[in-house]
Amino acid sequence: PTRKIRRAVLSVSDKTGLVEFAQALAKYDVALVSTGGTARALREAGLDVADVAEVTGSPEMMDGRVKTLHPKIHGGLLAMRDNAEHVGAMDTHGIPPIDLLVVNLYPFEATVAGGADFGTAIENIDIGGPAMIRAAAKNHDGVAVVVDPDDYDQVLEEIATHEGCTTGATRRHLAAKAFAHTGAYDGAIATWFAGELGVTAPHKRVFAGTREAKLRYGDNPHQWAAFYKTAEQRPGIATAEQVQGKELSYNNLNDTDAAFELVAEFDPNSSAAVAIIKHANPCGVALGATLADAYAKAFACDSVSAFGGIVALNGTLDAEAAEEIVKIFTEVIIAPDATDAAKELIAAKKNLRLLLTGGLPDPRADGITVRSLAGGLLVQSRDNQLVDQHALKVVTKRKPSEQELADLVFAFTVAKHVKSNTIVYAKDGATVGIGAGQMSRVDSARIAARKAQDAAEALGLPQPLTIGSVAASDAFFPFADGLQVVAEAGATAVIQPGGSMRDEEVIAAADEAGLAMIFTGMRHFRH
Ligand code: 93A
Repeated sequence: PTRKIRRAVLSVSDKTGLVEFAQALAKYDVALVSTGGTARALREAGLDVADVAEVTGSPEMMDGRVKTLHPKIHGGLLAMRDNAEHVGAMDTHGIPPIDLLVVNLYPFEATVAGGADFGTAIENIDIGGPAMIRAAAKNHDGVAVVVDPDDYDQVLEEIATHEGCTTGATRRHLAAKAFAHTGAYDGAIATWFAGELGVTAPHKRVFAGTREAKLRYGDNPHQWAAFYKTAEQRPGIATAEQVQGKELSYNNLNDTDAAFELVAEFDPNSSAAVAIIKHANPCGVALGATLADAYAKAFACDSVSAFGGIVALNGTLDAEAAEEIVKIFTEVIIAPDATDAAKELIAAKKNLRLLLTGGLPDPRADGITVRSLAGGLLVQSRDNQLVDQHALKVVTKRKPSEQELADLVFAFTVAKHVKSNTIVYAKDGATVGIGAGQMSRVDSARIAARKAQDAAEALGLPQPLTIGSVAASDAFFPFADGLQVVAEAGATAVIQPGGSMRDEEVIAAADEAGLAMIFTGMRHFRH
C-alpha cells in the first residue's frame, strides 16, 4: 500500500544532502525528529525539529550510547499499521508512529581505515542506528527506511508523484538495501575484529565488504563488476591513491594486486625489486642495485609479454626507473611512493595509471582470500608463509653455492606468485624463464625454457640464460621427467617442496645430472 509520511526520524553521521532532504520533507508537512548532532544541523538551517529526547521523555545518555534505544522510538517503527492491537498499544503508551527513517551509521570502516586505536574503533560501533534500521526494514509494510544519501532524490521524487506517500514496492527495495547495509556493517566489524586478534580460524559466517567503486565491466565487457573493500587493513591496491591515468578496470585491479603482493616479498632495505605482470602472472621479476636496474632485468626476461603490463616496485619510483618504464606501453605502475621528477615523467603519458600506496603490505600478515563457486564461496587464509632459509634441506650429493642458494630462494619466492603448475628459472637475482598455469609440470618447465630461448634471440645473446640458472617448482616433481627438462635447459640447481612418492627417483636424476637440489617442505600452489 501507499503510506503517507507524517513523521520522520533522522539520525545521520554522514550529513551529506541532509538539509536539502529535510527541507523538502518539511514542505510536505512532515514532522521531523532527530538525535543531537542531526537536530543541530537542521536547526541551523532554520528547520523546525523535535529532539528524540522530547519524544522518549528520556535524555541521551552515556556519551550518546543510549539515544534512540527506547520503546517510544522502536514501538513507532515496529507497530503494524493494520493491526488493531498494535495501534491500541501505541495509543495506550503514547507512542507516535514513524513513517520514514533516515539513518546512516557511525563511520566504523573510515575510522579503522584511519588507523584508530582499539577503543576508538569500539566507540564507533553503532548500536542504536542498526537497531532502528532493522526495525524499520522489518516493518517496511508501514515504514520507509533510507540508509544512503544517494537515495534521497529518489524518495523525494516518489513523494512528489504520490501526494506525500511512499509506495509498497519502493519500501521493499529500501528494506532490502537496509538489511544489506547493516549486514555489511557488522561484517566489517567482524573482519576488523578478526584482524585485531590475528584470528586465522574461519568463523561460521564470513565478513563482507563495502562497494568502493563500480567498474566499467568485469573480465569481459558483457559482465558487470564492482570493487568491494573489506575492513582488512593492508596497504596495497585497496588503499592506493591514484595519482593519474584513466579509470582502473577489473583486470587492472586484479593484476596490480598480484604485482604489488609479489614485490612486497622483497625487503626494500635489502634490494630494489620490480615485477612486471600480465594476466595475474609475472612475465619478469628482478632484484637490482636500483629500481631502474631491477626493471631492466625484469623486462629482459620476456620483453614481448611486458608490453601492456603492470609494473610494481618495492621502493619509491625515481626518475631513472620512470624513464625506463615509459619506454614501452605500460598499463599501471604501483609503488609505495614516487619522486616529483618521476611523477613529471609519468605525467607525459596521460593514460598510464600511477598508484601510490604509502607503504608495502606485510607479506606475513594474516588475511583471507575468497573465490566464488556456483552457489558458494571458498575462503582460505592467505598464503603468508615463506620457507625459512635455515629449514632448507639439501638432498643431492652436490650442495648449492652461495649464489645458487640466493637465486633458489628468489626463484621459489617468485614461484609462490605464479599460477600453478609453475617452473621459474632465475639467475643473478632475476627470472630468466617463467612457465605458468600448465596442467603438466613438464610443460611448464618446457615453456619456461623455450621462453628463455626466445628472450636470448631478442637480446642477441649467444645462448639462453637458463644455462647456468637455477629452477624453482611450486610443488614436488611427481616423476623425474620434469626435473630432466630443467637439467636439459641448463639449470644447475633446483628448489622444490619434495614429498613425492618418487622423490628417490627424482633425487637420483638430479645427482646423475650433477644438480644441487633443495627440499623446502612447503608447497606454494596458486590457483
Ligand atoms: O551510540 S549509539 O549506538 N546509540 C543510539 O541509541 C543511537 N541512535 C542513533 N548511536 C546511535 N545513533 C547513531 O547516531 C545514528 O546511527 C547516527 O549515525 C548517529 C547520529 O548522531 P547525531 O545526530 O548526534 O550526529
